[in-house]
Amino acid sequence: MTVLKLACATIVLTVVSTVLMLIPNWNGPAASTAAGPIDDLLTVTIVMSCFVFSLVMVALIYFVWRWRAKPGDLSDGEPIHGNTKLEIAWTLIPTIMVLFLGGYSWVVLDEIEGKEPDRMVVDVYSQQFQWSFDYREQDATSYELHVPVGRQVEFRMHALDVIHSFWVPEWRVKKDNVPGVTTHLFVTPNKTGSFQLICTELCGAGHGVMRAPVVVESQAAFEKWVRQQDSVPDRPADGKDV
Ligand SMILES: [Cu+2]
Repeated sequence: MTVLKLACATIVLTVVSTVLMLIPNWNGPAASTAAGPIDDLLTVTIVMSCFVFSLVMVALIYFVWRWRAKPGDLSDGEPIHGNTKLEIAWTLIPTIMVLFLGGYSWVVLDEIEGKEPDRMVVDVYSQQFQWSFDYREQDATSYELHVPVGRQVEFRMHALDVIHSFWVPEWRVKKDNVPGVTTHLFVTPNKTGSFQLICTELCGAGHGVMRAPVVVESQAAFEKWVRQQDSVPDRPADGKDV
């Protein structure tokens, strides 16, 4: 009976904590095709975390109350030898949960990194404390990132000094730029508008201001903009692809 009551309390607390945790829009507005699958993954992770949180809290509070020491009782607790069933359960359940989340994340990553044949390639250069973008195909360079809406972009990312990290919150995806190698990030922006590229790897004193404007626009507006930019400058040789 007690077990049933504890199970009910765990379910109730799971529901309450899940509802509370899902009220905030953690990731903010969405503007890429990757946002949906990533937000769903976050929701599933929140539900599973709330279940674990509730299980631990209910057990902890019940045990503290049920086996509290009586006033004046200074004796040692009874020695406990272990419980095989319990140990199997608390090893197996977290293992299944972690493997499930790992597999699910893999599927999502595979889905959002699928390469489209007509993707546009943009070379991203990061240095303390500035971003610049080369459009080699169009022979253009800029400190602003402009991309057409609805077309996949492959960012080939280079770091000229220390590690930086490329993140546009509305696109969700994020990847490090690492000196000596070229990393790749894929995204399909599906909403026009102005956004901000943020460096999310502590890269020095100016890290907090290392941002760049991002404009997602129609193909025509992009073509007009790109024609007005300077030619691609000389750059250090690309690092090995990773
Ligand atoms: Cu930084």
